[in-house]
Amino acid sequence: MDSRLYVITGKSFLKGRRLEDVIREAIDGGADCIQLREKDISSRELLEMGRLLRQITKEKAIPFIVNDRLDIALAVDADGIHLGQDDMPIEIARKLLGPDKIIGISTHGVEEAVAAELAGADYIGLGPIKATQTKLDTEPVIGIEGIREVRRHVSLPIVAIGGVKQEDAAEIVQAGANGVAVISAVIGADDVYQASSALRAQVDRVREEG
Ligand code: 3NM
Repeated sequence: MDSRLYVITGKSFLKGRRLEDVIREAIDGGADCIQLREKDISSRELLEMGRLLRQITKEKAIPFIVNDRLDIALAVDADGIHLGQDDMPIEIARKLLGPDKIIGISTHGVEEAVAAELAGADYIGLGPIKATQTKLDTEPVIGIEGIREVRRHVSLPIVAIGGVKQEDAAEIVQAGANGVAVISAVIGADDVYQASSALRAQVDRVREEG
């Protein structure tokens, strides 16, 4: 699951725009993986959002991941699940989802990253790279050096998350991340297509340098 621009939903950043329009623009700009992540909504509403995003991502032929909620992931036939450190253990999720689904996990340093690899994760989220207002209970900021350190210890794909803006992307990938994961920088942008394509171009530039 080698994503270059992994875009995560955030209802509060929609500012009256329709989720499906914003996500389509993000994908057209270069997002190559979409994650449904909403904390304060009903299961019914989450299911509706999941169905919608499943349809769009299928049309666009990119992976669709559901945060935390294995029931929703199964119900909408998502491509995988993203787990937090306090969510269901990877081994249990793997048993329930089977060998073909993608399992990602949020990590915040070498120890968690190595444990994720041993447990059979398909990729890790790694962060927070910088301070973010989007998630209030984050672990301490790990910075660019944190990416370098984790890259030395794991071979799993890494998507770097937390406060990532366009101007950070190149440095993040140079430090060893495969790609970046964002909420506000894309979902909250005035011009979602432009924000997404600019971020993707930064990642592509470094990835193609080798
Ligand atoms: N997880 P933004 S930081 C969902 O550090 C999430 O694990 C984080 O939002 C972690 O791109 C974060 O707007 C929020 O900063 C990312």
